[in-house]
Amino acid sequence: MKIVSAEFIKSATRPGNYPPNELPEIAFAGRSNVGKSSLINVLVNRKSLVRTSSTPGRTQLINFFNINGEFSLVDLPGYGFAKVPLAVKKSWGPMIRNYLEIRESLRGVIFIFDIRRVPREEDLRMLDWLEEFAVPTIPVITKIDKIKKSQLEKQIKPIVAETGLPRDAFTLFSATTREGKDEIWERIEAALDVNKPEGVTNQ
Ligand SMILES: Nc1nc2c(ncn2[C@@H]2O[C@H](COP(=O)(O)OP(=O)(O)O)[C@@H](O)[C@H]2O)c(=O)[nH]1
Ligand SMILES: [Mg+2]
Repeated sequence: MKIVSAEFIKSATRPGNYPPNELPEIAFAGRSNVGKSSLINVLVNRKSLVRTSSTPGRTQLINFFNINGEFSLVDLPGYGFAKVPLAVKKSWGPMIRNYLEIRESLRGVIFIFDIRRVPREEDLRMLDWLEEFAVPTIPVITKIDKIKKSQLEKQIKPIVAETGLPRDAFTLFSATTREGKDEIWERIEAALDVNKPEGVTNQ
């Protein structure tokens, strides 16, 4: 994917504030600090289009970005960080569920797991919603640079077991080495393409 432009559109919490449903959209989901923002920045070759943080739980908004004037990438709020206020924790579920349910332009979700962590309740709830609303899901395991190559498959096993997704469904990624970037773009392009409205071609 050649990135000509990558621009922040806006932040929103409720549907009334989403940007119009004009462009096909791919969203990024996962727990706080999993590396969502870093992954988006690597994909679009920008150091800090999306703010990354070593203080997790800060971004509790849905952030929309316009890429090449052709499609949108959406950074969803992370979940599972213990130190956010209870009110914020409670608003996370409905905010994301609503988005997945009503966003007509949504073509797929990149669902991100940390190679060092076993998926937890919130991850599985997220998976249930993706299934419930039939959102095409692209599972990615990130931070693979943190693990020795010889230990990778051993670390992947519990993620496969807990999610019930096949091993082959996962793309491995590192924001540090950029490994996996091309494969993720291929999968995004396929998701944007396959779900194109009838009559629209690439010409
Ligand atoms: N080593 C390593 N660190 C990463 C990777 N991806 C993200 N990080 C670090 O993990 C922390 C959280 O990343 P961020 O992208 O802000 O996570 P988010 O909360 O999911 O958006 C930051 O300190 C990043 O530098 C990766 O692939 N490898
Ligand atoms: Mg983030």
